[in-house]
Amino acid sequence: MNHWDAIWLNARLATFDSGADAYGTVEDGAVAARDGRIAWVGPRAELPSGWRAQIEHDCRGGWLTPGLIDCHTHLVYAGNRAGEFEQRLQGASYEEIARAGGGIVSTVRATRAASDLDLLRQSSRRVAALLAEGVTTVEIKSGYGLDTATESRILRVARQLAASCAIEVKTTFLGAHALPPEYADRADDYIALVCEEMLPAIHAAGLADAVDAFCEGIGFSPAQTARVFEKARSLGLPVKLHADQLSDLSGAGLAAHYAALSADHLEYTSPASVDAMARAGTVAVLLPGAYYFLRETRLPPIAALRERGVPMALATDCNPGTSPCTSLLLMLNLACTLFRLTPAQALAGVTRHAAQALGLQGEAGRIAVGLRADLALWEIDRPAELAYAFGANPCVGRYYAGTVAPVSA
Ligand code: DI6
Ligand code: FE
Repeated sequence: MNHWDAIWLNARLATFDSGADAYGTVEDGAVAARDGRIAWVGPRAELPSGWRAQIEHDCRGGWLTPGLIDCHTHLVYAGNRAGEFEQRLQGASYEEIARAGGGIVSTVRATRAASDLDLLRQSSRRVAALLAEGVTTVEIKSGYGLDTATESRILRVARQLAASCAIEVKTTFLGAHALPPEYADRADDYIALVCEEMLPAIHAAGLADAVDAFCEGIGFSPAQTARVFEKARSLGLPVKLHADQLSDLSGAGLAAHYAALSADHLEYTSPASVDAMARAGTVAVLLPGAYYFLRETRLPPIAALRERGVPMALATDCNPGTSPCTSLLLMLNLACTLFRLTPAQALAGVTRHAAQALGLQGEAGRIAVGLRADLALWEIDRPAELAYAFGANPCVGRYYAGTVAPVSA
């Protein structure tokens, strides 16, 4: 029964499953797909005799990796914040701008004012940039609406992007991102709105796969975050958290307490919180784009994360305020240069561990039998090149669920 829909031959594989090294390398490998899933993977010499495939892809000696996964983005929004970038270059800090009514809230104004079509158009350009780099799964958060109607609209646009782009989209409700102007000085009332109105409505409409919050001095307190997480738990939704980005509020520990899929940012995370993450199986999502763009100097606790065996994922954090970036490949380079990850760790961070950060470890992120046949083909001599070069894009093929997928939206 080795009749397949497609086979990839003449490829070197970085499976991130098992294999000779940290990349899960298989030299002169073959991958076969049936019904959108990986049906066979291994050295070409071990292919079962009598195999047949409707389509043969000749990879010309290039490298196949799992399709890349960007597990933390805010890419559905309107407008941009280049003006604030200029202010920051004049000496204003991100927090000062936020406290003066700019920052997240200025993107909220632009997003509320945008039509659905405009939102879709502006966002699909950003998705297109990801597709061109071999991305086959993306997480998209709401958080620039901060009212039920606009938060729902953002998540609907995110779902529409999935339908039009041959990519899996995981949506995350981030109503607790910032305080909308109409709730100034009434953060607890806003959290009540998030818990009692927004989240139930969005859940009932099937628009959220997970729930996130911004636990920070300029965001929401641990107690407010816990209220959101309790509500998410009562609805059966998994949680994730923007934790310890600008200060240590023990956010990562709180996330672990709620068995979060991931805790993200983590620059100020304490050793005790790292321990809690290890025990809970919470993935660390590192966001070197935001670290770079804010000129942060405090490094996430990489050594402790490694030592405790906490899986580290990497993502763009694509957003207009702290990481206006749509290149996941650039994040590989930044993670190695700034955080001293190895190229193999960085690549695991946008494949295997990124899948885990989305609860998709049985579905994507490795080249292994049974997983969805999401692949990226690269014209490179060794996988470390993907982290080594920056501003380059050697992606020459993208395959989603076993079929050739467009590399533009
Ligand atoms: N942390 C971030 O880095 C982004 N959101 C968050 O909670 C920033 C969002 C923005 O400035 O627009
Ligand atoms: Fe973020």
